[in-house]
Amino acid sequence: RAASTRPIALIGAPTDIGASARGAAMGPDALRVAGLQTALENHGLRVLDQGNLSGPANPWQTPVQGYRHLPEVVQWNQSVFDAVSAALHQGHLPILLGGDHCLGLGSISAVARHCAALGKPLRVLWLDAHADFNTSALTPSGNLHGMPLACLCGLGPEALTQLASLPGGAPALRPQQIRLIGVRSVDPGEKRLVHEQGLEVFDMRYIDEVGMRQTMQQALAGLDASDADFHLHVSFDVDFLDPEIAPGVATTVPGGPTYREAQLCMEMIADSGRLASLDIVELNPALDLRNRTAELAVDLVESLFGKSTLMRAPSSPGVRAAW
Ligand code: EXY
Ligand code: MN
Ligand code: MN
Ligand code: MN
Repeated sequence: RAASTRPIALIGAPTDIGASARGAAMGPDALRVAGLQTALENHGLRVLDQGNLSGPANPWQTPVQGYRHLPEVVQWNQSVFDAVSAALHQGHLPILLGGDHCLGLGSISAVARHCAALGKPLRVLWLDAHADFNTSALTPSGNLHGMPLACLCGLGPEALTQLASLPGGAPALRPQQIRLIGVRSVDPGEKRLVHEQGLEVFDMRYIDEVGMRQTMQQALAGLDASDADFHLHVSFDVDFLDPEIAPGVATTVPGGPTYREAQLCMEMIADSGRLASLDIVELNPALDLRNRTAELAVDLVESLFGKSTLMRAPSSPGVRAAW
C-alpha cells in the first residue's frame, strides 16, 4: 500500500527536561543535519519544517515527590500537545522531533484527542528498550521520560494524565491500544504494573525466539480491518536500536534489534499503510559519533515512509528480477 500522501509537519521540541542526561535537546537539529527533510522529499513527500518549539530551560534539579522537573515537563508537553493538535487539524502528518521521551505524552495526547473527535480507532507502537511505565512510587530516578506511557494510561499526576482532556476525564490510551516492542530493561515494580495493566509486550527475548517478522505481524494484526480506518502512531525511542549501531543515546541497553531487524520492523509498518503520526525521541547528539545515530534514524524513518529495497512482493519467493 502506498505511503501517506499527507504533507508531513516536522515539529522540533529541543529539551532534555525528562531525561537522565543532558543532550537530547540537540536532537531536532541533529536530525535536520542528517537530512531528514530531503530524505522524505526524495520519496515524493511534502515536508513542512515548522522549526522548534520553545519552553523552559532544564534547571537540572533533584526529584520532588518522585518527579524531576514536573512543572517544566508539563509546560513542554502542553506546547507539544498544541503543535501536534494543530498539525493534525490541518490534515498534516506530524513528526515530533525530540527531545526526550516524556514528550510522547503531549504528542500522543493530541493524537488521542484527534482520534476521539473523529471516532477513529487508534493503535500506538512503542519502540523502546524500556517500558516507560513507571509511576512516582515506582521510579528509581524520578525522570519523567521513564513514565510517559503510564501517564497516557491515566497513572500519573493530573497535570499530565489530563492533557488530552477527553470527555469524563478518560485517559488518553487504554492499555489494549498499545504494543511495546524491543523491551529489555524494566524496573521490578514497573514490570508488575505493565502486567497488571495488561499491555501487550514484545520483548527482545520474544523477538529472538519468533523473529521480527512474526513480531510485527502480531503487533500490526487487525489494523487492516476494512470497517475501521485505524490511526497508527509510532513512538520511536532511538534506544530501541542496538547500541552497536546506535550509540547516540543516553540510556543504551545491549541486545537491541540489529540494522536488518530494525529495517524490517519499519518496512512492515510502512506496508500497513496506516502510519499517521510519529515521534523520534531520545537521540543524544552529545553522545553520538559523527552524527551516525541521527543518520541511522533518518535511514529508518525513510523505510517507515515506504523506501524499500524489495525486488518482489513482500514474502513472495519471486527472486528473479522483473527486468
Ligand atoms: N526505567 C528507568 C527509569 O524510570 O528511570 C529508565 C527509563 C529510561 C527511559 C528511556 C527513554 O526510554
Ligand atoms: Mn522511551
Ligand atoms: Mn528507552
Ligand atoms: Mn531505508
